[in-house]
Amino acid sequence: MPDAMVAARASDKAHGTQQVDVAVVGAGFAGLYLLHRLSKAGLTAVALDEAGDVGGTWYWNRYPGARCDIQTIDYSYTFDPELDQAWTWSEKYATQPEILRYLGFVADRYDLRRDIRFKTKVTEARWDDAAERWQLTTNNGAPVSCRHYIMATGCLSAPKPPEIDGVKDFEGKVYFTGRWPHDGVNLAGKRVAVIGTGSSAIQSIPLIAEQAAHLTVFQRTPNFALPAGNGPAPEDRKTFFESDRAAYREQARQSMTGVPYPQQTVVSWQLSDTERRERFERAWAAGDLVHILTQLWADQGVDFDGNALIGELIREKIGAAVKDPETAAALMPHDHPFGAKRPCLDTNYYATYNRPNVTLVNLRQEPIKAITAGGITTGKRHVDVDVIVFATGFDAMTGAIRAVHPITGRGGKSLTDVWAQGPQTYLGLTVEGFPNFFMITGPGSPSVLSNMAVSIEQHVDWVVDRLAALRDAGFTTIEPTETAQTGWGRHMADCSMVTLHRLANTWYTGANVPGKVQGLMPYTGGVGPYRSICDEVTSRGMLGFKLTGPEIAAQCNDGEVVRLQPDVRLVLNLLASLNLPPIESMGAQGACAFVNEFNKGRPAGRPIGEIADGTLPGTDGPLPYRVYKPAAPGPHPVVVYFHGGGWVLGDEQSDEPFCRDMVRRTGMMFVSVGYRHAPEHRFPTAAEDGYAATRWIAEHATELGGKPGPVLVAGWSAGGNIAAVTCQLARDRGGPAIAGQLLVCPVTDCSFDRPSYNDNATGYFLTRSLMYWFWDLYCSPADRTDPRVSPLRGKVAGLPPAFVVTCEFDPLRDEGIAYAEAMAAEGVPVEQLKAGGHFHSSFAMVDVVITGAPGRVQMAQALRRFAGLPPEVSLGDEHSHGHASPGHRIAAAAS
Ligand code: N01
Repeated sequence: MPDAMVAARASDKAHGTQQVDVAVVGAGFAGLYLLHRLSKAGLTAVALDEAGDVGGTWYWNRYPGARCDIQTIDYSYTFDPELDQAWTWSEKYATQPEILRYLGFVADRYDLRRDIRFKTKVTEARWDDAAERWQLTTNNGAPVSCRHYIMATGCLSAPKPPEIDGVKDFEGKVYFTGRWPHDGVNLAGKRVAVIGTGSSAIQSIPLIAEQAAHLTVFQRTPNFALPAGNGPAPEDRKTFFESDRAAYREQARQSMTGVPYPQQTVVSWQLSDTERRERFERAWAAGDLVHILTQLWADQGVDFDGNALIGELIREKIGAAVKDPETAAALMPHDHPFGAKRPCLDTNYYATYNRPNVTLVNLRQEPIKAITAGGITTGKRHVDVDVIVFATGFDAMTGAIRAVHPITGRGGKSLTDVWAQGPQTYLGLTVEGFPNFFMITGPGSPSVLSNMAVSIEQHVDWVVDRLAALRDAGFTTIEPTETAQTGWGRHMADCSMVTLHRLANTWYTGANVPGKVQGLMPYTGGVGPYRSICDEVTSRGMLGFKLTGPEIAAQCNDGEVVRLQPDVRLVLNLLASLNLPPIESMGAQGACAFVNEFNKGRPAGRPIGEIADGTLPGTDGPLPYRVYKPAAPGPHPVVVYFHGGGWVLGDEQSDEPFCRDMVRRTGMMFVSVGYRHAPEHRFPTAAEDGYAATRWIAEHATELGGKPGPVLVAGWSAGGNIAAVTCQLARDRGGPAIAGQLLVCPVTDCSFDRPSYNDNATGYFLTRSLMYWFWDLYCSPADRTDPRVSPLRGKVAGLPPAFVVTCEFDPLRDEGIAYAEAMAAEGVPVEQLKAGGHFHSSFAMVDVVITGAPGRVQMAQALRRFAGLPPEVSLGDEHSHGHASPGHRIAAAAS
């Protein structure tokens, strides 16, 4: 719209306050779709934008080479199939001018400009409690009064100041990539400096180098970049898209990233070097960030070693592309896992450093000391330049909201103060104390870790649907509760433990802005899961929100929407979607067959030194066992292990992933015992087999390759029961000596009336009814108080030190805690791990429930302590890809 018309429209409003249902800040992707949806929902709205036209980030970022780096087929609105048909992108990655044209086309098609006040900045926003409205002042035209206030400000709209001394003394020209002049910049014949090597720099450097007399790039941290291979949209994506557009879009909405790629299931160590290289070369050639970030192997984003393989392969590519070895080495990132910092898409980036007119300055070796009248001085040299381009990024996410203008909520609370220690939100959409205030792609939402187009549509749909529903029900205010917001913060933290983002200093964490409080701001749980959580909030009666209205009773359905660990939630949702019959309805044989089949589909566990089978003499004939040994030379301390399965299911191999993982972490040898099962062998067979096996293993430790002396015992579930009972029997029957016991979610008592049995009766895989079935098959009611099945009823003094693990969402939780407390009361050294958000199988589901890994680290440390070893195990050649750097140790602990 011409500026004159903008001015005329603003002056129309100058005589009074503009009254609307909803005010929106920003007229980019989010603001435009909001205006469309709000108008369809019958809500009056205005959008305010400092820019002179629509476009948001695409209005401002006009630097040479600016393009999207999600394929444009995916970086589009999807709400209207006719719009989808009406616009065809010319390239795989559209240029900034084309994207701007698209947004203009959308604004015209839905007649959105009439509700936008351009060149208008909100200078203050204040919640008026009496009127239940937001009052906004602007720098151009009438103030605005609105019921709801929505920030569609984007995540990267507040450029960082230069932060380098002397900028104002520089006599040449200074440009910021994020505020590039609209009429372009002629750099021909100029000596140019670019500071920064993020996405904006990597896109612009090759084009600046083509124009400039000389280009000097000042790099603080090298970034991973992938060649875009731009051109027409790739045939495979186009065919997939054209074959069923609706299905394509739906798959994107349910995906982890907002782009329809399947979840990978094969983990890196299951692939040979050749297979991994083939996958990598395919991804490299595909020129697609989402592809390379998600499609190589399943552990690439969650495991340090699985990720490090990619870093190696990319560094090889950089080495091949850049002729000067010193420059190549400086361009190779080593300080962060691939993908933990936003990787870039480039066209000729690395090859640009082969040009004679391009120099790279490595600021890690020679930091910038000052900018002077004529150029830039580092610790080692002075570089004369005519132009400095700051590609130094943004005060991301919070900066885009907080720094725009003061926002004052209920009781005069300022958003800046409330977020002083980092952003706190509910769903990334709302903030406690700020009624009727919404953010689109705010901190706490998947936003920048997703295809923004898909996330924006989801957020806008959810918000507008809620506003319409509130209005229809007679509510005038909506605000999240403290409980809900705190819960979301915890869930965010849980999610961030799964990924590697926490291991990099990036704008995702606020580390790029001096003095900014650090913490991962985007939601890392994925687009599809996030969508289902938002839908769950609605279906559970606006869980976590307080709603009020003048003629309707206030409603507050308080609570936390996600209490499970994120990966536990995914596993349980997947299991629920399979609609399996209850295990107890399958009969004992059927259940065994089911568990065997089920186990075939799980990750097998990582390689260890050796696995061998044998038999040992039990009380009543031979019992099978399986030995798991570390790769490091022995002899190793011996752990006698009892598998889970309710005394009915499983065998000496059925907890193999857990045993392998614990062998790697402890550096100890595990001997898993095939004790006999019910219903053929009822109580006390399993207990007596367990004790007899422990005795034999202790006596034959040396033959088995173990260290002579006291053994340790460990077990999960019913196996935890056998381990606990074994310790009591060993104490009472004269040995063997046991140095410590690891009880993971053990059965310890026959009483079913503890709260955890009721709280977790259904829905968490191990159900109350399944436990009844196990008990019935194993033990008649008359025997159940015998300490050989209910060790909590036995004498607990004088037992070996114990590490007891319990899970929040497990019927067995309270009896595990009771056993730990009983032992501690009798002077047994006991440590407990009460695992929040976990279910009965969390720790056994190695490489599936990733959040279980830190718990297994603690278990391993406890076993090593019991054995008198230092806490850290040398992972040696079992951990073939690793380096023992501090970062590696952090990641190894979490992986
Ligand atoms: O900003 P950045 P950006 N002295 O923060 C360096 C999106 N985007 O504008 O890493 C010296 O990534 C800084 O160094 P370091 C995309 O999501 C998308 O490039 O902090 N150097 C870094 O190298 C992207 O991630 C597209 O050590 C300083 C660079 O400046 C996000 O926007 C295109 C410095 C800043 O990189 C931001 O990208 C462009 C200092 N004082 C952007 N301060 C698409 O293709 C900072 N640096 C869609």
